[in-house]
Amino acid sequence: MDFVLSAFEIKPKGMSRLFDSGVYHERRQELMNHLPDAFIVLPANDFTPKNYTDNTFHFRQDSTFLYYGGHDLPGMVVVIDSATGQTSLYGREISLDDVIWTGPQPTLTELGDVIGVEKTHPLTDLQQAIDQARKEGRKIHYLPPYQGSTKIKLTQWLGFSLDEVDAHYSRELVGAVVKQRSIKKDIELNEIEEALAITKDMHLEVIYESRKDVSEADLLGRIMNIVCRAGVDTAYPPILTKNGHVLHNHERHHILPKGGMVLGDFGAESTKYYASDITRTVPVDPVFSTKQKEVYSIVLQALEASAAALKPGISFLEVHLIAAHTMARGLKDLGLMKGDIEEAVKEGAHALFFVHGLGHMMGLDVHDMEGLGEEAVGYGSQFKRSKQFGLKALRLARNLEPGFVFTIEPGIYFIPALIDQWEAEKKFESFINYGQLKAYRDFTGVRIEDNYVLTSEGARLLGPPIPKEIHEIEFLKQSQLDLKDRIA
Ligand SMILES: [Mn+2]
Repeated sequence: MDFVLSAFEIKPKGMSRLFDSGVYHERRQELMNHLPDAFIVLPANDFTPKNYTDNTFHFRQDSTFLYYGGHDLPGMVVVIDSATGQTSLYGREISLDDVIWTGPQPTLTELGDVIGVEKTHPLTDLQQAIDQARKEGRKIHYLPPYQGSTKIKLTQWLGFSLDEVDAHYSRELVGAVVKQRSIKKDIELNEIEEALAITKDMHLEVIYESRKDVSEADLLGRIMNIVCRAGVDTAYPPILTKNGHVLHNHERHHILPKGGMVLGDFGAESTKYYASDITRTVPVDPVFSTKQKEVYSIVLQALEASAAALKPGISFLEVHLIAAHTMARGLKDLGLMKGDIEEAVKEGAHALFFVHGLGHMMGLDVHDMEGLGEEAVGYGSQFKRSKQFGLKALRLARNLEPGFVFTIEPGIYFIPALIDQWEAEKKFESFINYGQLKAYRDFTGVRIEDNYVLTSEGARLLGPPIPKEIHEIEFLKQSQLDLKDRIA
């Protein structure tokens, strides 16, 4: 039957943001192959009240639920039983009240059909199914919960205390999910690239619109305008600041100063909730100052050297150290570091400037699967996290495999509090020229971040190229100024 959408027809949004049902079916099949005879419970996230029950924080579905169950609706549960090979979707039937307040919604059966599940059940039947499985001596596999309401539900379903819920999550399930979600298929890469196309426009906006006396809030409004108009959301709270050396800076009350820089670390989500994560640092003035150019070039070199080293089997720890060496050598050329650079990096002296890790996995989460445990995702059994300052913040260390998607994000920061402390302690005096650093106290910081997928030959930059060369950024800023002059 031909279907004509009337202007007054209401189309529930959830159904339009799914892959074909076969995608979810195949993903669950693969999980069942990894974990035979497992009773797997995957709860959706819930609405979280902000200041009272009906006024909630922005709802974001759990990413593992999205991966195997697709729907971005709260409160549902997917149960995958690899003993029977069947998946059940548990949920609530829509009442007339729901329709009155939230518009027409698909039935539970319709929701089940579009993700290819065999059976749907009312949520009230879930307890009985779990009890039955436990009576048969079967283990209930669930992932480490991070939302309070999910933890509470698990205490009820399993009769556990909150501590027991945290302790008894399934390590086997974590391992199987990490293995599967780590390798991105083409349809997932397309999503990430869709998100990156939006993110490119957001970063261009900051390049064009950052100049003295513009506020951080104004820039934020401009990038959020682009995200909202694309009908999506950001993948994480944007960092958009004149103080790039404050790493997770979510304050936006400053005015951009002449001679300063703006660091923007933000990315859109695709329509199917895949993340993008790009950082650019641009001058407030139409051109970089000489000092800014010098530091920026070192960070850019580190990004390029890291990206060039990417190949199957190389560990991300090794790539991180390539970036660290590149930056330490550059800082030595600038006169800020000294001595044997190999030794300096080994000892961790460069971490005065490069305080964080080179990157992280990216997918349905911006720090992909971190809810399942940073070690499980980024380290596995072959690598052990270092305790050294700087290196301990590395989220990804393991050997890279084709299909991994990750960020590369070197940075150089001048953090006065850290510099003062190290200098007072006379820390790494043989590697750091504290005297020269006095002139950099107001420099802030530079970070440049791109997203890559590992291929069988090396790696591919994901998304459209987003300007990062000094001459490109200066050209774009200048052309915008010329345009404004011509109009004026
Ligand atoms: Mn990142």
